[in-house]
Amino acid sequence: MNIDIRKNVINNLKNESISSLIETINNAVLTKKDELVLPGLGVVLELFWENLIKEEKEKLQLERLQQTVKLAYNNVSFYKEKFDEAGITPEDIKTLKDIEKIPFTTKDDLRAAYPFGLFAVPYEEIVEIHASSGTSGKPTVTGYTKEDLDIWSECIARGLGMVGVEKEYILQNAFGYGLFTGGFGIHHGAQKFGAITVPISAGNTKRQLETMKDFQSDVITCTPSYAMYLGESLENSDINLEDINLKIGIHGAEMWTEEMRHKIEDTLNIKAYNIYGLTEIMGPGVAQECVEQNGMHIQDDHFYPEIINPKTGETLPAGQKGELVLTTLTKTGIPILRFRTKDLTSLIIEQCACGRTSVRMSRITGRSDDMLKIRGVMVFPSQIEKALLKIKGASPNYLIKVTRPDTLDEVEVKVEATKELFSDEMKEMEKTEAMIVKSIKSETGLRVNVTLCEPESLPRSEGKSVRVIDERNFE
Ligand code: DLL
Repeated sequence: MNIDIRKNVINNLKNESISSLIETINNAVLTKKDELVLPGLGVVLELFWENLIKEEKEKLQLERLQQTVKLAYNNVSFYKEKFDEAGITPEDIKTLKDIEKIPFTTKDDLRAAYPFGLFAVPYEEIVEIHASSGTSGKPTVTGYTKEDLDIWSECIARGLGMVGVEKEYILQNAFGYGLFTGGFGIHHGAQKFGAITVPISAGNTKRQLETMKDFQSDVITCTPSYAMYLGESLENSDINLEDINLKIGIHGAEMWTEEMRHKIEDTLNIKAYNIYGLTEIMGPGVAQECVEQNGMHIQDDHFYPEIINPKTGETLPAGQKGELVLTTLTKTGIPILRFRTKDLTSLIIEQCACGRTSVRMSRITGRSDDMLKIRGVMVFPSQIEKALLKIKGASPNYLIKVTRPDTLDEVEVKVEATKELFSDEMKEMEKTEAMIVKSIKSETGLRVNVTLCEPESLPRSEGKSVRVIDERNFE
């Protein structure tokens, strides 16, 4: 960033609080893609927020953290009770390190508050609602104010800028539209950025390929496994790689590997970038890779990251691998303090070669719980168990095997039949298998293959039972 502009801003900052500067920025007029005109401050690159130096960033984070903590404590009874139990008040948060005094928030806390128990603003201020994937059980619900949507869009728009998207680019958004945050999140951001958004949503591969060719789409956004499938389907179609014009892919919502990246880049002739996010915190865009493809830039003026030891809850120093914990710094619809994401990663604090100063997170390599993401859908083994319990003849002894034979996830559930069913006719067994398939589908939204097997034939373990064999390798 132009050093004179920075000096100008910093000088103006000295006597002002960050919030009044932000107010000025919010009132500023967006001129070109990456320029802001600030009344009295001249032109400032929008990149300002992505290039704050350590002291500026920490000042901003602390001010925003204190505001968020106050909002949560004063307006959400769940947080008031948590603070009271821990014997702290918002005034105890004097430094960023003090965040460690705040108790964690978990997915179960969010489920217990289902649907709207954590809203911190009156209903009339909420303008959009999303929820986590999975069709039953209690999903986690998140609500956005108009300002929250603006921040979400801004985060996504920054990500698009980071990887060289241009305003005249056609962005084919193949993330699912609906309660899932993927489709609408990218959509809002692409609109804010000014790209030409094609809201094709997920699925209908033939149409995806035709659209890529006919519209000459420049960008594809979808899950990495769907990107692989698109690449494979293109190879098997009568459309040639030369007929399409894709340049950039932005992929996330599930774990993927460098090998998958290379495959996607080769088959679609693009550069493929990793995007991370979660419903509870906002949706996609919490972090995203830049052109360096070397860790995802966390939008850390909006989300404060920590890494903890998942067993002890103790905070780990930068660079060590552990569970990511996130605190929202600007969201007002549902402020979230110290959310345990259960995602395993590490933080990179050194400045990126692209020049951005934000903290980066490395690729997610696992979870500290047993949640699986299968074809983009969240599944807990307990949901499968619940589905089995509803079917007469199925025992709760089961084994879930997840594989990725080509590009799409396959799930096989082996279930021990009860003795009574097993001694019955083959026809009865087949009927029961079909009923289990249906029950799992209605519980999780997923179609899986089910095999009933002999009673007591599945391996027993002495400790925690092994319910899942995940043969997809994300390390
Ligand atoms: O998956 C939001 C999203 C949409 C992210 C589109 C990126 C692109 P949920 O359905 O709530 O939200 O799932 C969140 O998905 O805790 C991770 O376990 C996993 N996840 C998301 N992005 C990545 C990624 C969306 N890039 C959960 N790599 C998270 C690995 C990811 N895992």
